[in-house]
Amino acid sequence: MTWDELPVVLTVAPTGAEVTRADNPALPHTPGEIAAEVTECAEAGASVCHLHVREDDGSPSSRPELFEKAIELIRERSPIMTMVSTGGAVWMSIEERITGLEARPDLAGVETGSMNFGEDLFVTSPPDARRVIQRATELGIGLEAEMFDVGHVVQAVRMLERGELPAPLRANLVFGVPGGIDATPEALEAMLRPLPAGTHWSITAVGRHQRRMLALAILRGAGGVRVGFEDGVYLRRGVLASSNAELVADARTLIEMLGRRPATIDEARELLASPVR
Ligand code: KMH
Ligand code: ZN
Repeated sequence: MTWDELPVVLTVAPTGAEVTRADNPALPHTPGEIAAEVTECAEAGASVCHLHVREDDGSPSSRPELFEKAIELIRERSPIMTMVSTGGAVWMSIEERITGLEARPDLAGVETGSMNFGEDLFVTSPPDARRVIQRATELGIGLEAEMFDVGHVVQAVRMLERGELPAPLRANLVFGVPGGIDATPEALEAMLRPLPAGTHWSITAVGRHQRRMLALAILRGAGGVRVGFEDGVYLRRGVLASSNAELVADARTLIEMLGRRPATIDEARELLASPVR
C-alpha cells in the first residue's frame, strides 16, 4: 500500500481538560453530552475518540465512574474506538491520571516525557509512564504515546527498544502547545526523525496553525489526525465551531481534498491493532 492509499484515522478529542464553556459554549461536560457528541462525530467520519471527563460543573475530573459511564453510553450508540487520556489535567497526580484505564477502553494515551504546559508543569517520569503501560497491558488496552517534543519521541523509541512499550509503536505527535515543540514543517520532520519504520503516527496541532499542520501531515503520509474542542474551538479564524462533529466534518473534507480518505472504524481497529471487543 502506498502512503496515499493508507486511510487516515480521524480521532476526535471532544472535551480535554483545559478548554471551558467560556471558550466555546458547546463544550460537552457530562458522560451523556460526551457520548452524544462522539456519536455524531463517528457519523461524520471519526473512528477514535480521545476522552477526558468533567464534573457536571465543568471541572476536570478523574472519577472512574464518569469514564465508565461515558464509555458505556458511547458503546451503546457507536462502535467507535474509545481511548482514555492518562495525561489528565496538569494538577492531577499519576494515580488520578490512570483511573480511566479501569473503564477498559480500547486504547489509552501514555506520556513519555515532561514539559512546561503553558504556565504550568506537566510531569510524567519514566516510572509514571511504565505504570500506565503496565496497567494498560494487564487490562488488554492498546497504547498510543502522546509526545509534545523531540525528547519525548526519543524516550518512546528507547522504551520500545527496551520492550517497555509494545511494538509496533503508535505515536501521536502534538504541535503548538506552549512549552512543547512549535507547529512548523521543520518541527514535523524533527518529530518524525527518531521514529522506526512501521510506526503508526498521527498528529495533533493546537492554535492557529492547526489546519495547515494537519494538511502537511496528511500529505507527509500521516496515519491519523486529531481534531476536537480539546485542541481548538474554532472552525476558522473568529468562527467558533458549533460542535465537535463540525470539526470532524471539516477535517474529513481536508483529508478528501488532499486525495486521501478517513479510515473506517474497522480499519482503525486493524491499524491500531486493538483487540476486537
Ligand atoms: N491536559 C493535558 C495536561 C493527553 O490527554 O494525553 C494533557 C493532555 C494530554 O491532555
Ligand atoms: Zn487529552
